[in-house]
Amino acid sequence: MRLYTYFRSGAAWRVRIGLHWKGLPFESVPVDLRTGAQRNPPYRAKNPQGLIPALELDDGTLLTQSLAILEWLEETHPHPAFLPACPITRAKIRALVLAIAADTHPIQNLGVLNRIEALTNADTARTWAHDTIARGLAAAEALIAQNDGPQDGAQNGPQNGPYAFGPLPTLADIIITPQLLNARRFGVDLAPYPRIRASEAACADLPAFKAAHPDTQPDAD
Ligand SMILES: N[C@@H](CCC(=O)N[C@@H](CS)C(=O)NCC(=O)O)C(=O)O
Repeated sequence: MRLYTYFRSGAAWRVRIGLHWKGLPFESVPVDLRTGAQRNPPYRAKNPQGLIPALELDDGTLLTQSLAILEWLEETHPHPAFLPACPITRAKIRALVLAIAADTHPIQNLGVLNRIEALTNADTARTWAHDTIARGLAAAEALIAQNDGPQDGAQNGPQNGPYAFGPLPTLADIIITPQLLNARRFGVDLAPYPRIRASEAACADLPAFKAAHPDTQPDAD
């Protein structure tokens, strides 16, 4: 398998975590977003949207959209799972995933920010990104908090963590960690989101997350 990736791409980072989680070997093919390589015809032939990532299977099949790729990974390589068996919990995890991957990340990605900057200025684009990410993380934190168990006296921390949905990592955690790179880049204060910070801290020790981290990628600065 070949993953068309960029080390700092949050969407590619999700798929890298998923591939390492499932223990699947893959070749990383860097596409440099800084030079606009994602819009060049050779890459557009792989992903007509001109976005990272794309996953090319050994038979030449091309998969795009990080969530579609992750769902395909889960369906074809169920173990170790990143979705639990309970349909209600699966629905809640997918809701949190979509709150970030559908309602937050796409409206603060490079193409959108470049367009806002072109129409206004760089400060407005940065403010847009900051506010969009803060709103998305606040919603994600609240969604996680809905699952808190009985209060144990802790004032301001996860009751059931350390992961977003309890003692085991799930697809929700795969989506949270990469989003925090953008949050820090745009100066979002993470203090109000203890459950999200707990997810990131717990995931940082997991081999799949370590192997997928931007700093360990072949195209890292
Ligand atoms: N919904 C898509 C989002 C993909 C996406 O926005 N990728 C970004 C990198 S994180 C990208 O390629 N940006 C390049 C651009 O906007 O020109 C997915 O999850 O795969």
